Amino acid sequence: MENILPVPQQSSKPGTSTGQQFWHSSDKTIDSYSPVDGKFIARVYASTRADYDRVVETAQAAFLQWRLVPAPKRGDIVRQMGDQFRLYKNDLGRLVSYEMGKSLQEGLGEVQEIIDICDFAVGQSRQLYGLTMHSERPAHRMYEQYHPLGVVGIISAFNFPVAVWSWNAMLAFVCGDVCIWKPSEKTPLTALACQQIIQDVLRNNDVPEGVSCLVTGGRDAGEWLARDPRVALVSATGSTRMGKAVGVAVAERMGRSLLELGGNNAIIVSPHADLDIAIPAIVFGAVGTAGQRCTTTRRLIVHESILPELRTRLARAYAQLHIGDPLEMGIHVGPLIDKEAVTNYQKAITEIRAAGGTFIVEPGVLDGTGYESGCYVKPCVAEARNEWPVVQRETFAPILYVMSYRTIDEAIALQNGVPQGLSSAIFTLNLREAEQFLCVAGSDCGIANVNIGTSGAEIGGAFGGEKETGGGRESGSDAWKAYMRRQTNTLNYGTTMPLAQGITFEL
Ligand code: UN1
Repeated sequence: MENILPVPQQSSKPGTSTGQQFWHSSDKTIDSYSPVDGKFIARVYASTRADYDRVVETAQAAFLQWRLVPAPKRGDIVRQMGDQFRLYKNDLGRLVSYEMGKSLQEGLGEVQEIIDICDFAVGQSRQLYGLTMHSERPAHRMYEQYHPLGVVGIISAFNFPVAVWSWNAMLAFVCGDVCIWKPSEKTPLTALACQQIIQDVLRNNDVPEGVSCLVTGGRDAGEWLARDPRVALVSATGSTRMGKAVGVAVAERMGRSLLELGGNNAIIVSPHADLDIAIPAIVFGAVGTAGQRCTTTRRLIVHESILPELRTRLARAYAQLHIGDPLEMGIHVGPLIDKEAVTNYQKAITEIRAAGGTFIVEPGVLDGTGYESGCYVKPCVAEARNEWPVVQRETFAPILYVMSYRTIDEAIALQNGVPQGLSSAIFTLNLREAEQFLCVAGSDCGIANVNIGTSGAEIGGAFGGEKETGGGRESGSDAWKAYMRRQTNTLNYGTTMPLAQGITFEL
């Protein structure tokens, strides 16, 4: 395949990239530090507006070719990408853990999500189905087809630095779209690694450069994507504040956006719960990824009759947590992403105390040997009230708020009584309660689980939520439709021109 771009400047600090080439046009850089030990890992170039424009042009040119590749063939290329990720699972998982700070198990789990979505997308590539309808007119055929959209912008967050990109990109690729990825400026290296990993596949298959592109940078780069009419769809994962800005900018130019934003996820623990399965789900949901998942369990709504027992069992479970270097085996909780996140944790703690909250498990910032980066905090559990502003907002830290309820209606009202609507769960063995939680008057979230926690969703389901979570759906089920444009076709194979709705139009 002929190169679409002129010869790039080779750089030891890669930044902007279209498929097979990395280059930069200024010396502005982004430094990546590990929250694990506070050490500087590497420096990458930040994309300039000129770099960005070159990327978009390359992506547009690639789209003209890529859309003509039959979808199952595009699926085969994604299959090969999945094979590459299998090969690099260990290395990439370690890098994710080191750059982002999640446990090695979770770093590897994230790469597993990439592999799984590749498999899913391969199957999907043969199932981009439209419906056929019966026309009301004789000798007419009516059907719909799905066509690729064009350039898809992907803005991803630090907490799932690679998996969320893959949910979007792999589906977009089989749908015939090309992608421009703007990873979090807190985790640029994992993104560059992914781009490198799929390079050989692109090259070996003579896939036009520009099918997979990367721009590095902060808010500016996200704004370029959001405001650019050449970008058909912007898929953004991150805070509600960021999502609102992106959503408004994209809507202003009548583009499409797919938003997956903050959560304020609750678990209802009924008196009919099996606490032996509830406790591990609650603790993993609240402290996994140091409370930095959008699906993290932030609120626990407990029936008043079992509150004393739950307090004791939670305190016992939290006492067993190992906090430390996430790359070591047996560690449950790694660091927060950076010191700013620690400050936000501290602010929330101050607010809880000021509001009159008490702690079942005490908070604190850790220091001393092993905690030199200053990013390690103690997961804590506070008794709080749902209406407190601190409880109403998402603090990306391992803080669990406990509140009690008397009736199931009250529990569901508390669960729904926040601006966000991502994930929710109930622990109960009572069929009526479970069904009430799932029914039309039940949970208002995009994800509602029974006897499973709020985090750890599988890629096979559509992932996303309602209200301030943004309404978008990524990953499984029919989420692929967001990456295509739908066209309704009516075809007349008769010799007359009947009009719809029985209208006659005599000439
Ligand atoms: C996110 O936190 O942005 O359900 C995504 C989970 C993961 C995905 C979380 N599979 O926790």
